Amino acid sequence: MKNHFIVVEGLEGSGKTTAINTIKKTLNNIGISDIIFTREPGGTRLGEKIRKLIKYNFKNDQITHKSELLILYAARNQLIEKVIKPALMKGKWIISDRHDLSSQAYQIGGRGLNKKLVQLLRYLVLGKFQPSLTLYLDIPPELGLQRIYSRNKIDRIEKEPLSFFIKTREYYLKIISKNKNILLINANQKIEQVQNDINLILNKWLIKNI
Ligand code: T5A
Repeated sequence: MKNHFIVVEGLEGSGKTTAINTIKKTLNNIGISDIIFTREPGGTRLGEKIRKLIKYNFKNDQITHKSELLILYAARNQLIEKVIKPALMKGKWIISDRHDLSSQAYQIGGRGLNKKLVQLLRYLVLGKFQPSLTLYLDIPPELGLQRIYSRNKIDRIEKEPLSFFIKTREYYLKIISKNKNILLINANQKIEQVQNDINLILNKWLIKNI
């Protein structure tokens, strides 16, 4: 049986945590239990420190968009080299909460950084390495943010205006329309329906890919 690297993507509040649990159950049901769960930014000691920096340690006027981009890729490099590639070599499955697609959507789409700059950095850090499958949970940003705002702790990026998330979502959708390894899930439905959709789509994909 072939092992894979699966990524879950989406705006804040799109339900990535719930989706990851559903993926885990679907894989467990067909006997796959050797799974590593990770997240970006994060997943290593360095990455988790960077996660805190990115989310809580700055105000928006204290970090440039380029600095944000560079530290995100530092965290990604550490995770890929120290965790993901070695685990894949050992036959383990990986499920990641966010990966490189987030940088395309948030840093190019949301922040407006130069596409060529981000793609160059991506190439330098990742080369041709990419996930086998990405599930993108699509949600109107105002609904995702509503879910998030009911929490106590709001991070620096969650404080961005709605227009930032609208641009980010548009960029996600633009990339997805051109990439057959990214599958869209409608996250604007009852949790049970989203779980059903993920289960169905994933099982269909697994038949062809393991
Ligand atoms: N970032 C990250 C970049 O800018 N560039 C990058 O390259 C990378 C890697 C990371 C931040 O960094 C940015 C993006 C992010 O802003 P994060 O915490 O990983 O931060 O990302 P968030 O999206 O903020 O994570 P959240 O935990 O906030 O969102 P989730 O995981 O999508 O949402 P979840 O599952 O916790 O659900 C939120 C709430 O909604 C409910 C859940 O019960 C929960 O209360 N919910 C639903 N309610 C109704 N109906 C449904 N269908 C529901 N599904 C979930």
